[in-house]
Amino acid sequence: MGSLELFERAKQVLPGGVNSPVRAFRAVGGNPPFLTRGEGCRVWDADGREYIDFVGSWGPLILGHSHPAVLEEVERAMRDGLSFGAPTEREVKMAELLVEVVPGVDMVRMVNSGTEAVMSAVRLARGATGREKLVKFDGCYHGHSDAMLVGAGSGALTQGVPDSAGVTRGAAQDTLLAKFNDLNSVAALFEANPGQIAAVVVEPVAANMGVVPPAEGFLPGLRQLCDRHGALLIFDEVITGFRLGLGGAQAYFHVKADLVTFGKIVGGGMPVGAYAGRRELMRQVAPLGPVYQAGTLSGNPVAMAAGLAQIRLLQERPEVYGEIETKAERLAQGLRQCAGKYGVPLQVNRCAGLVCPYFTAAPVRSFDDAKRSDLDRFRTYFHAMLARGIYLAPSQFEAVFVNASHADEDIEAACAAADAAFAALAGAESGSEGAKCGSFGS
Ligand code: KE4
Repeated sequence: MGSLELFERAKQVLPGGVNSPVRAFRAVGGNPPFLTRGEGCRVWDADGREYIDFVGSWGPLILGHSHPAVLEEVERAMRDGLSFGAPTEREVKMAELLVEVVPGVDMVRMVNSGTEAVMSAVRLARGATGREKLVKFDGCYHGHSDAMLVGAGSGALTQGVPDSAGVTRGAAQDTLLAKFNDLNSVAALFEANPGQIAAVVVEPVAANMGVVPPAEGFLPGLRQLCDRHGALLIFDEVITGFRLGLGGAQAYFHVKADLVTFGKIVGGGMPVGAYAGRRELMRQVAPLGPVYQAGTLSGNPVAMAAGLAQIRLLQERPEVYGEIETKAERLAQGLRQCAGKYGVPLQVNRCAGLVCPYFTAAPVRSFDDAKRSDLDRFRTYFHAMLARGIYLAPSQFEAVFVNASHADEDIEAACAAADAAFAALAGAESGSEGAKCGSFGS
């Protein structure tokens, strides 16, 4: 059965035909391919089409699909049993590995998603400080717990307002909205809410508004403000954890967080999240302390096996991060060359292996900047790339994930597809002669 038929069936029994909204292609139009298989950096859909995958399940698959060493560990674990709801050695090994690799953490709690990790870390921060308010940044995404589904309200102090039906004013009222890369907006909230802010939660690289790296001094400034006002700094590293490097954003930017959340890569493609911090904080978590948090499948041995295998592979070859960064920069340069060749206004942001093209002439350093991107041009670009076998996130406000599984020729293929996509965008003759944008060795 092909993707179209599957989508019609899916829409009868799944809201929007999907289990996560962005997959439904509503931001770009058209119908999503139903994927059937992945290997390395390639995926195949139900109509037999092959794509070079730059989504990688939204970040988890930094080593590509179906890595043999990961599959081998998963198979070994599953033969011992899928789940016990009891302590197992693999979750101890995972916690020991995270404590070994992640700067500044003594203890970890495994959960089942990034949403759960952030929700739990926020509850811990509130429990540990006895304070109720939380600062997040407009345009940053931290999963779908009520306190996080909060948009910038009107009014100078940006009291949060529900960003989703079903989120009550009560759930939203303690979430305050600041602007990413704007320390003054954070300082103002601390001034207006003295002694009430439990934590500031931030994506160290904002990767849910496209990709917006932290401005120089921004993260150290958050650290200083939290220290000055007795609040905790939570790095939501669901995307950046093990993506920027083994030590994640704390090591990459040399800024210590009080609590760190993980998802995606730590599960190797299986449903895993985690939150971690120094002992004095983590000891507040049940059953040791008064902050309750639980989960039937938390630390699931099969999921732990996948995460352990992937992280160990990254540890064995840390040079993979440099390789990814080089490929990501080549892709970014290729996109810039294509845009220049056809006169299409484009900004391409990059941090490590995270890349994002924005269809705007002005630099993108904030959510307000990102929102100026021409979404119609993004849609045309997206479908032109998909038609040429390049599988990208179906939204302007997501990242392009360059992974270890992308070879140079995969990056070149993406640049060649971009050449045609930008030609289509500019309405120029497609496939003009001459060197392809970003091609290697030319
Ligand atoms: P999950 O609950 O989806 O595992 O993680 C939530 C989350 C938390 N923090 C950050 C920084 C995240 O990016 C995410 C989830 N990321 C999105 C993609 N940007 C997941 C894709 C989706 O929602 O389907």
